[in-house]
Amino acid sequence: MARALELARTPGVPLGPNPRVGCVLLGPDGTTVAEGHHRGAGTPHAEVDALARAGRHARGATAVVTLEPCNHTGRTGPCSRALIEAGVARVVYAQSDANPVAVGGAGTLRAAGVDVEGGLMVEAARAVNRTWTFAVDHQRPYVSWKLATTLDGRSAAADGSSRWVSSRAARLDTHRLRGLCDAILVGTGTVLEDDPQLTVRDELDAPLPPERQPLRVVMGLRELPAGRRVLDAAAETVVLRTRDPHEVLAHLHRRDRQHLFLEGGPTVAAAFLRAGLVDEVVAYVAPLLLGAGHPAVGDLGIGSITAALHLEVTDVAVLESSSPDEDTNVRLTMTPRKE
Ligand code: AOF
Ligand code: ZN
Repeated sequence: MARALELARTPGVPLGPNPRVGCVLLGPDGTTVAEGHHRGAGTPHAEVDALARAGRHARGATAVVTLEPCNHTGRTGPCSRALIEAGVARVVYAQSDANPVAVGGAGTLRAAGVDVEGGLMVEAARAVNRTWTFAVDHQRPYVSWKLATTLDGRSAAADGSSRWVSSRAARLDTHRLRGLCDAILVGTGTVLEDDPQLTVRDELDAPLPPERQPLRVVMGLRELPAGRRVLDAAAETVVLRTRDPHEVLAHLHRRDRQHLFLEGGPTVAAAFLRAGLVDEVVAYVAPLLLGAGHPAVGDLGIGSITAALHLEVTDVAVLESSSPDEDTNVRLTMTPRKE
């Protein structure tokens, strides 16, 4: 299973709506007959990839796979049938597949007389597909809220100017995190005030091609004038005329988006926090003081310290500046504390 997990993590698999899955076929004497892994939506599943390489040697073999074999015909499929038809005698898997469209593979295999065991190294397997697993379990995307502030929690000065609160190192780090998500969200207010482009760009300012960019999402009721950068051709954009975070997440879930990067501003951040729909907080803190200015988050309806929202710090990173005229920034990664 450790080898199957390694195969699941094969670098270069495009981030997409499908989980990363690995499979090893073992012969009756315990030696490896074939290995396989999944290479992204629309390509063969890990089991089918391994079966194709094994050919007739799959007969009587044990399939060790990181995810319960699927039971459905989707873009490909069903792996349960493919394993039965190839004559596989035993299936050992790590994570159960609760995906409503794919569920039921273990049952189908057992009914056909295959020996099935699940749950081996399940935590490691869930970690490989952290946000996919979250989306299947919760039927909505995982939400990371990113904020970039001064030491006194301001995201912009009183006149609205916010360039540059964060250092270059912090901005590059933000682009790296954006690139790991499949949707980026702001409110109409941020589009009107800051006119962000919301694309993933690397060190040389070269953007990813439009089809590999996260989906840009704008929520809110304010009208957007033409010519805003978020509406350009650099990436796909959807404008959702709602203030309801639940509605936004339901829309993104229908579009197979599993990891939302929430980039504010204060109204949107407060709406998600109030609804309990922030799963992770990534805060970039710059050693600056403004004393006045725009807050990173709006009213949370908290009137007393006893009602404060508590966060658990999971990581602290010091982002050293590369030039003397740049500040060192700190990145705090946190999860809201569950009651
Ligand atoms: C994968 N790769 O190796 C396995 C998967 O749309 P489809 O037909 O590709 O089906 C996707 C679902 O199939 C996926 O969400 C998961 O529930 C199941 N198993 N998927 O992409 C694989 N074994
Ligand atoms: Zn499958």
